[in-house]
Formats: sequence, structure tokens, C-alpha cells
Amino acid sequence: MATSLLSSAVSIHKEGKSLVQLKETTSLGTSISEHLKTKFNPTIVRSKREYSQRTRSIRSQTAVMTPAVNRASQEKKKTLRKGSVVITGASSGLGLATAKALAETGKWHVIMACRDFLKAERAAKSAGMSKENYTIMHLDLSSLDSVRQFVDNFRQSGRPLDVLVNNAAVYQPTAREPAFTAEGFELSVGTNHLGHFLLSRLLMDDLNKSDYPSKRLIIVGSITGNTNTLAGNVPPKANLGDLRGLAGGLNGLNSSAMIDGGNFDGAKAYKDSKICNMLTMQEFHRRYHEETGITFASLYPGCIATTGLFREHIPLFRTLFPPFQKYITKGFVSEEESGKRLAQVVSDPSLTKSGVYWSWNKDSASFENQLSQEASDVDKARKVWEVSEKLVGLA
Ligand code: NDP
Ligand code: PMR
Repeated sequence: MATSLLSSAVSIHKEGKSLVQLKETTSLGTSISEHLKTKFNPTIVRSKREYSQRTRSIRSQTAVMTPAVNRASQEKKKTLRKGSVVITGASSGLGLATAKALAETGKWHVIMACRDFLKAERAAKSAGMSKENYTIMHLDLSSLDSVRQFVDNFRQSGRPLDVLVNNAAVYQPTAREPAFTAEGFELSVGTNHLGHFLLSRLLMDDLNKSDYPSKRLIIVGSITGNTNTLAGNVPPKANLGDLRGLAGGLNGLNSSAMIDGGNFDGAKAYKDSKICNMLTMQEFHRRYHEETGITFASLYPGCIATTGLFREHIPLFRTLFPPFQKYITKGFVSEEESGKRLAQVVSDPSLTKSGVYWSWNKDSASFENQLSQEASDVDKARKVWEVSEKLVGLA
């Protein structure tokens, strides 16, 4: 019954596209004011001071002890410092749960890279995160200026970058017309893929400089972008086609707002953006893993049916989706559990393999999952990379 209600929920907003029928086919730039806000933000200033005090004290201890210690104990000392992890979209859902899980260990300082500072501060407080374990910094992924400004602000904070988690996303299943980023890219691909693409490319230098024992760049993927699964076959299916819309700039004017050049469909745009996320992770792996030792990974954390991701879906969907996933597909995971999973990909010493798309089985044990043909297409990954480079102004 839940299935039929859910499918009617879908057909309500996509007139004439019932699931049964389709089954066969299968804020702008943070310029000076934002910069000042961050620069004079007491949390950041305080954290920066605490961080440099801490490093100074570690350095002075090391200096005093140097003559007496051997190399092995120096190495051990190095690993004593807290890891420093940037998580985008840490103001709710998976990002917040991961921030909380990492902060609670006392071994991580979490930089919550969020578009809504106050929301993030409230979320961190209500999650019970203690102040010395996190810093909030402004990042709006739907503006490339904001991405660049974030990178500048992050560098000014003086913190190292040990792990970057590209988690934020928007999903617009009921939109009839496309919305656009500050630069005029369709919003879902612009935010979920292009914003993160620029962020990751710019922060590669910072990751490279880190002396942390296991440096990682993680891009959250999803089952719904993978057409080798039942979930990935729920229409509209992800498909990047020949990338003609992406190459045209996704602006909906002289090019389509969709990557494959087709008519706008918000649900498909999200799934396409997730393929881009998974392809980008693999392309990073091919280009940089050997040279840098950085671990590149993606994951499907499970169906976290209660998060803000579904905020724009119709109310009936939001009511039925959690029980449907809990009792019928059994793919449901709580926000807390999903946070533990992503936290493992950030910090577990056994998950250092690069180029992997992680998933978890019923007993919550991680395993290397298979990506769909399109989500593992080497040629497409290179093309997505090259076109994206042009769109974000790196080539
Ligand atoms: P949420 O909506 O709870 O979290 C998304 C986060 O992204 C929010 O913090 C949101 O900020 C932030 N965000 C959105 N737009 C921007 C922007 N322009 N700039 C900066 N941050 C932004 O959703 P989830 O926790 O469910 O999603 C997290 C990730 O998990 C996504 O990558 C999603 O694709 C993935 N995922 C989710 C699944 C699920 O079942 N929920 C399943 C598989 C993957 P704000 O709080 O201000 O809105
Ligand atoms: Mg899906 C094992 C079956 C399974 C799983 C794990 C998911 C996950 N879904 C499954 C099956 C089905 N879903 C079936 C059979 C249907 C038809 C009734 C169905 C429908 C459905 C809808 C309408 N499912 C959805 C939607 C959404 O709007 C969600 C979406 O696609 O967001 C992009 C969604 C999801 N199902 C999932 C997961 C994880 C999602 C959402 C989040 C995401 O991929 O990021």
C-alpha cells in the first residue's frame, strides 16, 4: 500500500508520468562584508588562537624533547594533533550527524562549511557539540565567488586541511522550471557538482600540504544515481548523455539546463549531479592518488529518509517515505547511523583504499560497492572533469 501511495505521490507532481508507465524505460558572492564577518567572527578568531597556541605548545614540547627522542616517537607525536576536517552542508542531516560523530571522539576539529551561519550554530549546539571541537565558516556552493572566498578564509584561519567531505546537496523534485546558481548554472548540478568541483580543486593544495597520516577527499554519492540498482531504476533515471547541456553551460537559454540536453526535470538533475560526484571522485583518484597518497572515496550512506533533502517534496511523500524505506525496502538508516558511516570513511584506518564507493550491509558492515556502467565510465569521467574545469574558470 505504501508503494502505491508513494507512486501516486510521485505522479501528483509529475503529471502524466506514473511510475508504472515509466518502469519499462526504466547567495550570492561573499565579498567584503562576508569576508569581514568571517574574519571578525569570534568563533574563528578564538579557534585560530587556540589552534596556534596548541601547535606552539606541541612545538615547544617537541623542541625540548628532540635530543632524547627517536624518530618513531616523533612520528607518534605528530599523530597526536587533532585531525582537521571540512564538511560542507554540516548544518543538517548527514553532514551534521557526521560532524557530531567526529567531534565526539575528541580527535577531530570540524570545520562546518555552511551557507546559513545561524542555522549551523544552532544545529551544532542542539547536537551537543562542544565549542572547542568545531568552527563554522560561510560557504554557499551555489556561488563560485563564495567558494573562492571560503578557500581564502579557510587559509587565513591557519588550520591544516586533513580531510575534505563534499556532502552538501539540494534536491528539487517538484520544480517545474529550473533555478540557477549565481553564475547561471542549473541549481542542482551547479551546487552539488560544480561548486564542490571548484572547492576540491582549490583545496587540493591544502590537502597536499597536510602532514596528517591519512589524508582524504570524500564526495557523497548515492544509490539513486546508479542504474545497476532497483532504486536507480525509479524514473526519472540518471543519464548524462553526451554532456551537450553541460558543455553549453546548463543555463537554460542557449543550452539546456540538463546535462544530457533534455527537458528540465529536477529529480533527474539531482541524480545526474550524483553521477558527476561519483565520476569526479574516480577522476581525482586516477589523476592524483599515486602522486599524493590522498585517499579519494565516495559512498552511499543508506536511505536517510528523514533529512532536509526532501524538504521540497510534497507533504504526502514526506509522510510516507520514511515508513516505506523502513518497512518495505528496508533501506532506511537513521541520521545518527549514517553519520557514523560517513565518519568511518573520514577516519577509520581500515577504509584507506582510494577510488572506492563504499556501502553498508544490513549489519552495518562496510563493503566496496559496484558503480553502474555510466557512473564508472572512464571516458565520461574525463569529459565531465574537462568541461567542469572550463565552467568553473580553471581552464
Ligand atoms: P540535508 O538537506 O539534510 O543536508 C544538505 C545540506 O546541504 C544542508 O546542510 C544544506 O544547508 C546544505 N546545502 C544546500 N545547498 C547549499 C549551498 N548552496 N551551499 C552550502 N550548503 C548547502 O540532506 P542530507 O543530509 O540528506 O544530504 C546530505 C548528502 O547525502 C547529500 O550529498 C545527498 O545527496 C546525500 N544522500 C542523501 C540520502 C538520503 O537518503 N537523505 C541518500 C544518499 C545520499 P541548509 O541547512 O542551509 O539547507
Ligand atoms: Mg527510492 C531497495 C529499494 C530502494 C532503495 C534503497 C531506495 C532508496 N529506493 C528504493 C526503491 C524505491 N524507491 C521504489 C521501489 C520506489 C517506487 C515506489 C521508490 C521511489 C522513490 C521516490 C519517489 N525513491 C526515492 C524517491 C525520491 O524522491 C528519492 C530520490 O530519488 O531522491 C533523489 C528516493 C530515494 N530512494 C532511495 C533513496 C536513498 C532516495 C533518496 C535520496 C538520494 O538518492 O539521495
